Amino acid sequence: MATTKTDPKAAALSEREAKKAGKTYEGLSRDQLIEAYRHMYTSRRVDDREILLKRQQKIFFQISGAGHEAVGVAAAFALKPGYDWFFPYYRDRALCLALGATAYDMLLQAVGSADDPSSGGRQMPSHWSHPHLNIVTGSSPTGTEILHAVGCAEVGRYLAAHPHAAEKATGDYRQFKDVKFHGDEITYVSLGDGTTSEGEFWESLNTAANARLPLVFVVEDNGYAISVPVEVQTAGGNISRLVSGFPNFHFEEVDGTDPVASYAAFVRSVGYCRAGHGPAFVHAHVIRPYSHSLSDDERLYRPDVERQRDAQRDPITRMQMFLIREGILDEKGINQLEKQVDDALQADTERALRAPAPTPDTVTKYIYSPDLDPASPAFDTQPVHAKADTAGADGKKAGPKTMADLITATLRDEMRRDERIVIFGEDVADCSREQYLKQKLVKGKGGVFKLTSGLQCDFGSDRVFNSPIAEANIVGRATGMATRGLKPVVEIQFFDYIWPAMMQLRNELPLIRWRSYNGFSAPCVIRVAIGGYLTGGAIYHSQCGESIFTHIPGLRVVFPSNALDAAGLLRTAIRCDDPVLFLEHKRLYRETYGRAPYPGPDYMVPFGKAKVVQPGTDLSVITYGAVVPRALQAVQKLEREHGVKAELIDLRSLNPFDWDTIAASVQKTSRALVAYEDSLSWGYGAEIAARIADQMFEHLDAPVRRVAAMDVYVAYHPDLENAILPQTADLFQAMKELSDY
Ligand SMILES: Cc1ncc(C[n+]2csc(CCOP(=O)(O)OP(=O)(O)O)c2C)c(N)n1
Ligand SMILES: [Mg+2]
Repeated sequence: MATTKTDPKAAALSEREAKKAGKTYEGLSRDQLIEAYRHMYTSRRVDDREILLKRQQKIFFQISGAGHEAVGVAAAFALKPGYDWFFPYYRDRALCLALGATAYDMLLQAVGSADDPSSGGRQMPSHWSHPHLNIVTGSSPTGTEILHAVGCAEVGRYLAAHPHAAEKATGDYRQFKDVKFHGDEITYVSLGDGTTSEGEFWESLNTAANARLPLVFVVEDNGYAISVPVEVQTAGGNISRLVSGFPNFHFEEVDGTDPVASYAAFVRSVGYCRAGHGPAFVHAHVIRPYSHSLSDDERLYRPDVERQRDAQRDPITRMQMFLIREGILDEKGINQLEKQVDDALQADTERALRAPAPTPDTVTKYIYSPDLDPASPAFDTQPVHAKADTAGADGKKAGPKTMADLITATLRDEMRRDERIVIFGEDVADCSREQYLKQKLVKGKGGVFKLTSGLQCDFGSDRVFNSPIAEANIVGRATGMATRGLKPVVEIQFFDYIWPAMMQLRNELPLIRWRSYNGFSAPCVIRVAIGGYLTGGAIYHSQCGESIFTHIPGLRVVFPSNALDAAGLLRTAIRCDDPVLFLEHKRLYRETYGRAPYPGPDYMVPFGKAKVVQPGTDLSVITYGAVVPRALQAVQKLEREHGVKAELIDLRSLNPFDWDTIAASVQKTSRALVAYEDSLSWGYGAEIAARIADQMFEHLDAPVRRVAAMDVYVAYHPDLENAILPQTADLFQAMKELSDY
């Protein structure tokens, strides 16, 4: 048997190396560190490649993740892809790569290809969306995603308490909305230092702290928001100091250009969140070596000396030096790794440049659900009335009920039917201090208009609860929840106060499906008390403004005028697969006009189907909401006094709207009056009037008329309110003039 003599010096060396090979760095193995570098380097090289392509005019925009690579990879390594949930911002290229997105995916978005998995060529590069990795579609407005992340984090907890809610169901939106969750899942959300100035950031911290949500906030602080330095954005120049008073948080402040230190910070944060203690806040100091975007030249506002100082901390070169110093990779090994990445990237680039462009005929695809059309006959059902002497859905005796009663009854029946429904908003709970209810010390409130009264008592405080007075918080959280498959039916207390939620309502909720090319969707219901004729409502409790929302593609807007339609349309809104703005006229809540018995637990009115309230042959009156009963009085008076038969059409839903019924009526009568409560100019009726003028011109015997509010705010004194809002007499006069024309 041959023997070999061992050299004691060589043995000692290999033992040291073997020991070194097993060495970990805050728990990261040497192989993981090589992997981390591969992702970091890939990220930087994709940025470099995109910049080149932009200069060659082969792509149309570029924003880089340069300088943010280490913190991103560290976060991805500490969290679980496809298990935890991610709301990254545009600098998180390295995070997304480390979670499983590919460089090719990213290049497809840069060229705007139809094959771009994030958006089908609709979004700028670096707007990540990968359903299979739980990377949720992001947008460009700074900070809006943070509230979605809050809503997302709430879902895991809700479903853990209501596991049946996650089950598949057929016959409504649930058929197309699969739900997955893990009891110990975590949500990740990131933002820049400048974005901490947005109110929605603070709203998110507040709710996350209060509800102890398993949510990791990551502020990637590169010291600038475009050209504005951090000390101008943030009082005192350090966000960690400002947020340190929020309760229930675990805080970390770390050098985000160091992957090992960052990983350690994330491991501690993730441990805290997974254990259910509450949210974590990771403040990572990073650099931004490539200006804000390719549209920005930072030399205009940053001197060389400052930029050179940053360059010393570049995470790519730091990591290279670290790998060499620790003997994890030598120079040759690094070169080999980089060559592999570069070669693959070259092939990916060539492939992406050949990928098909999207075709213009696809632009309207996925504005709304491709699976469930709320205007379809499936949503057209007949009322089933309880006998007059039996109890209705609210437990009270059946018989004609107000719009308020039927909305409450519909909410109750739908909550019973669908455990995914949660209701929240300002004052909607019966009593947040539920011990008062349990001890029967109080009766409970249930909304300033009492429409959600009793629902918390019936369904529990995790299904019906109060929100802070923060309308963006309400809509943003609802969006996040709906994206995961819950069905939030939230309330905005007064239309007049919907504006803090406008960014969410214009740029987020209705766009989730379209911008992610159907990768995500957010069907939910926003109930809003709207309108005037209140006597004393004044400026800030009387506004309309529906046309601002019908102008938003992707958002359904309905506006019932009576109890039966309200019940039917609300049920359709809840069961459908699109986001719906459900406008409830305050004056109609308890009006005698339009009361009806409860139409049963399956009564639905399809969207986009108007109701002919009164048939007629001489002129068409097209309206909706609280103008319907006023117009009806005028129509009846016109027939009584002048024998003129006007046809009164209640649109009921404003987007979609029932053009066929309008067209058929105007074809018959040749005269059209469009009436609405909002101020006249640029109001909803302007669009209807324009379409009639455009498409029915040959059928008209008179100009299209409009009656609406004056172009002014609704004033307090009843004499002023009456003068400002359209009244029966105004409608009558316009109808008379039109029929005489
Ligand atoms: C609501 C909103 N306002 C303005 C912009 C334009 N904008 C895009 S990024 C940006 C600066 C963001 O800075 P920061 O949060 O520090 O992130 P960074 O880009 O530095 O990573 C601004 C002002 C925007 N996208 N959204
Ligand atoms: Mg910044």
